[in-house]
Amino acid sequence: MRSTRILAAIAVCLAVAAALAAQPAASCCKSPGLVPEGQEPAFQDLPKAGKKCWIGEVNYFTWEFDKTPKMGTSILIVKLYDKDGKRVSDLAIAGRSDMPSMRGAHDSGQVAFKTNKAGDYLLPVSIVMPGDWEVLLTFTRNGIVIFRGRIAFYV
Ligand SMILES: [Cu+2]
Repeated sequence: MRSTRILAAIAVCLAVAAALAAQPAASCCKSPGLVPEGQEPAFQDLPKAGKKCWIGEVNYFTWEFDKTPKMGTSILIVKLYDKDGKRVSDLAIAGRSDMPSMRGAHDSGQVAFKTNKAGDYLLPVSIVMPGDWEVLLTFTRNGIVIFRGRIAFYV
């Protein structure tokens, strides 16, 4: 009986050690990509269209729509820069659009932005209903999430 308990305790320890070992080296404690189990990742509200949004101290980006969002498809454009203001496109960006007031009803799922020749990141956003909308942005470097941001707008 006692030895069974000890074995069970050892098994738990091994499982914890394996889970810790499985963490990628780059995602240390300060990585915003790490989300404690059972918690939703937090998306910070982004500054207005055209304003600088900093990702740590290494990159910043701006976002804008190709036109004021209305029923139909609007293109979300993200321009990424290094800290010196030089255009870069070395991060991967994904977007997910939905209506917060009826979450899940129009969920686009996670969709990767595509880059054009100029290095702009482009994402078509399908607006199928008037009301409150949001796009959740996830920035990754080498598969590791480094930033999450939220754009909210009304149609
Ligand atoms: Cu809706």
